[in-house]
Amino acid sequence: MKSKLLRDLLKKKSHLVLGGAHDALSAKLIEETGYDAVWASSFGISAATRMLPDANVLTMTEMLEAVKGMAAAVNIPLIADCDNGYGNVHNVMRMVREYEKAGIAGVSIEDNPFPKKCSLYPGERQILVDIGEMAGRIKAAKSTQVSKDFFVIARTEALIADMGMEEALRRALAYEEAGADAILIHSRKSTPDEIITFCARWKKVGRIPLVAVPTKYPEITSKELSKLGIKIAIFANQALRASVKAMREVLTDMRKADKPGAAIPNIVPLDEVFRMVGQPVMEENEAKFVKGFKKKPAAIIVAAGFEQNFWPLNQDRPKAMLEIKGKSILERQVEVLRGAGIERIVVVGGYQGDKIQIPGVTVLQNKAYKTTGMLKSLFCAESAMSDGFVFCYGDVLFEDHVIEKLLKAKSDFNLVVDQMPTPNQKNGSRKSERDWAHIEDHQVTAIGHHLTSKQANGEFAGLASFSKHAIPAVRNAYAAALKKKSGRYQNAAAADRAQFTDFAQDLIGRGQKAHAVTIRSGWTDIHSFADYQKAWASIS
Ligand code: SPV
Ligand code: MG
Repeated sequence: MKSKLLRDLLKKKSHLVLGGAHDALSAKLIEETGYDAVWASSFGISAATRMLPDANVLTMTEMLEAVKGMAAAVNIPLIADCDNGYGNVHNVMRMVREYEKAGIAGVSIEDNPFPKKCSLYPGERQILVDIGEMAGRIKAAKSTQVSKDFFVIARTEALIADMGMEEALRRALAYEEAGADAILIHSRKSTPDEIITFCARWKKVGRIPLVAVPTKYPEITSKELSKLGIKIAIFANQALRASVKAMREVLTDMRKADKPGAAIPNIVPLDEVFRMVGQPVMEENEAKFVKGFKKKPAAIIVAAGFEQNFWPLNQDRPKAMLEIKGKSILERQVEVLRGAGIERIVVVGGYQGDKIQIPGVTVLQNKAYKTTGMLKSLFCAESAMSDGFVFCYGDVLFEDHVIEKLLKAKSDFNLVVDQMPTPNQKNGSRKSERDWAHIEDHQVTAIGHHLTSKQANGEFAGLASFSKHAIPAVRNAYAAALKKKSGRYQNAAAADRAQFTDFAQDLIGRGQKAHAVTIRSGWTDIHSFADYQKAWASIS
């Protein structure tokens, strides 16, 4: 119960500081920045939700609706500024029932008449309701609450109404007598003198704690107020005023520059808002509670490079967009991946990258494709890695059963390896282009062009998968590779020139187990023109 939490805080701490909120987002920020509780400000809610003055123009139910959203967004207690209780004792009683039911820790009721006007409006002097009427509101509130912990603050505007210190004290004592849990003593003087005097006098006669809203005397700290005898300090409307300034500046900047980019230096990243609204928790809940839920990995296809030996076929398109009997290599890959249930497919292009257009497929570009290797291209799609991913060369055609076998593999890192033919058996002429692999006890222990026929017993088919659990290691290894600015990286001249196999070898070296998903045929790589012709011939 939030009211119990509030009572515990009051017992435990010398004093509490409340931040004034106008909506759920500001309430959340108040919690995140370490305030003890939220003050749901009538001034703020009227301005932020309806752009109306703080003058009982909003109904109790409109206020309650706003307050409910705030209370639900935070774990700390919330005290609602309920103005004058929205009318006579009947209104007060209904209000207390509804607010308590909504999980609000406490309310503040002031001795203004209904309708009221904000205490801070210039030139306004409110004629307060008489002491008896206000005491009646407090008694009605206290008799309505269900939990003994529900906290009722009686707020006197006697100083605001220029009724003098004696009247303020008289009222405060009467409200204490009526059962209030605290007295809010409001002042609109630019120094805390009135408050200092009131506190000193209250110490002698009053028993319940005091509350202050230092909007007009803002230089005093909550600690200083606490020394005077103020148990709860409310910083009531500064968050609202900050948002006006921040929004106005950013909106003006964007309008002037005619683009949203002008706002970037002064706004939080999207991720910040995602986190605040609990998007990551939503994902976790989906995984926990949605029957049969299994987040499908994304597929990342790397098709960035330019290959001289395909000239002039690749004059106006990248190799992956070359057609084989009416469909491009890429389209054929996408078909097989989709058939295996992979919905999110990302292609990293480079050379003639703008020619890659396949409905529903995300295309990213490695702008530095001329000077960088496949590893760099792969990490252009880093944002697609988080839930695990299937990696695929852009020039490999594979059959359904190959991808199905890969998706069934249970390890965190899997490499598809063809065990037939071995380097000895295969045409030696293109040996240097092939990604040989050595398998031992179902694990790939070495991978890359450099392996000799004795060291290899299979060939990497250009397909791999990483589970969600492997992603931190993948990211760390890449970060480490980038840090090492110069010098060889596995078999590459430098990390930014590295191939996928260099990275796989690095991961293995770092202790990541690479499970071999073994196949015998079912794939074709298109390295040369001859391969391309062969593919034409073999596809029916
Ligand atoms: C509010 O925040 O709505 C208050 C405090 O009542 S003040 O505006 O300072 O009166
Ligand atoms: Mg108010």
